[in-house]
Amino acid sequence: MQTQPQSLTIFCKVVDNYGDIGICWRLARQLRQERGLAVTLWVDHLPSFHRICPEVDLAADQQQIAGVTIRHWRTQEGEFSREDITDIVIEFFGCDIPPSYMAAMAACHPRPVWLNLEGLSAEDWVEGCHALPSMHPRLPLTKHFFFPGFTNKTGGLLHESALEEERRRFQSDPTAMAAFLARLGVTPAQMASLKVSLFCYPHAPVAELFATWQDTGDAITCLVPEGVAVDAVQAFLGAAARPGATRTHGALTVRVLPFVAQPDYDRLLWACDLNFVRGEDSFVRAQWADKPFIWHIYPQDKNLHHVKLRAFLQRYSAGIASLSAFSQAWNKAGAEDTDGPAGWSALWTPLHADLPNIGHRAVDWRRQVLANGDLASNLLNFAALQRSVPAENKV
Ligand code: TRH
Repeated sequence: MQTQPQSLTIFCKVVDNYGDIGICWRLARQLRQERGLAVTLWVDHLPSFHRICPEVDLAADQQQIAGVTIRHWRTQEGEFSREDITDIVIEFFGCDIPPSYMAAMAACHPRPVWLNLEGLSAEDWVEGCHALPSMHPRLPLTKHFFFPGFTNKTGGLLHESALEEERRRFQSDPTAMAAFLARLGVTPAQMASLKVSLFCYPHAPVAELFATWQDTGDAITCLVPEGVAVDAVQAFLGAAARPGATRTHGALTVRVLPFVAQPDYDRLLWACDLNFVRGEDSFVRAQWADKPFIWHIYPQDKNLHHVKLRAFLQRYSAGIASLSAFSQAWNKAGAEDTDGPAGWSALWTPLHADLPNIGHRAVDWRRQVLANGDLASNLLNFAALQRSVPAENKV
């Protein structure tokens, strides 16, 4: 029996922002390009997709990009048959697959491997829930929960096989790095300063941090993609936060960048000395940059995200107190008084001094996490295993 999956479908509902489609698009591309699978990606919101992948045609019901078939998921009412069903079907984050598609899945022999690709968390319970089965209440179908994660009892993290080599080549070529930054409008003087990329949610205490950076001794250039921290950036600039806008006050220069396509966002992370990232996908990409980063976690009710943040810091911060303290304060999860610039200065000064240490930790962490294998490979191995189990033995 053929167990290696040849085809895969991902259903992605864009809840908010770009992370959901960012993750699904990355996975789709990797499985197509590295593993040769026939991949179909259903996505309900093309404008979000367009933001991270400018090739997306907003008017097309179906289009082909990088070898992946993209379908605009407009409704739950579509009609599907067995021919539409692929070897693996992924619902991202528990989104509801159209009923007719589910019925066609149930009519297939063998049935597809059906996975719910979950959100990322460093909490311990993830290991116990990864790969758990769940039977459909009516149809003869079983889905498995597939959790990304940081340990070998989880699905791992998305990481393309050529990424290390690309990053290494880029970071060891100052001319390439300078040309990249120049293309984004960064001047030679700004390149020589401490370069910080800033991607966060609107409630981050950006104005307070800017006030602190302005008064530090060392020159800092903060590169902010368009649409991020708009209020604080506009207040600093005294003008609209359009790409290209830049202004210096004291030691701090803020420059607004265009929102770039995903591969260029990686290069931005590789080129900066410190990265502020958010959500899930940019958070993971920062972990492949070998650079210090600060995570702004997506907020949840009852401050559940604080628990997630601490679970990550416990694994990651390796006793570097400044990293833990700053990260918690950035997410309003800390005990420190960060109401004014004095509080931020007390957090920034030790963090700044520890940046070389944190950079070394970043390298160790990357190696440690990648030893668990990458998410796309782990997912295919899991699917192949499921396909090799005779139907009568399946849960
Ligand atoms: O957009 P996000 O806030 O996404 C979040 C998370 O996925 C979170 O888990 C989810 O629950 C929430 O949305 C609703 O942040 P994230 O995950 O970092 O995704 C941003 C994407 O945008 C990522 O793929 C990187 C990409 N990006 C670019 O391509 N170019 C850019 O210039 C920037 C700043 C980001």
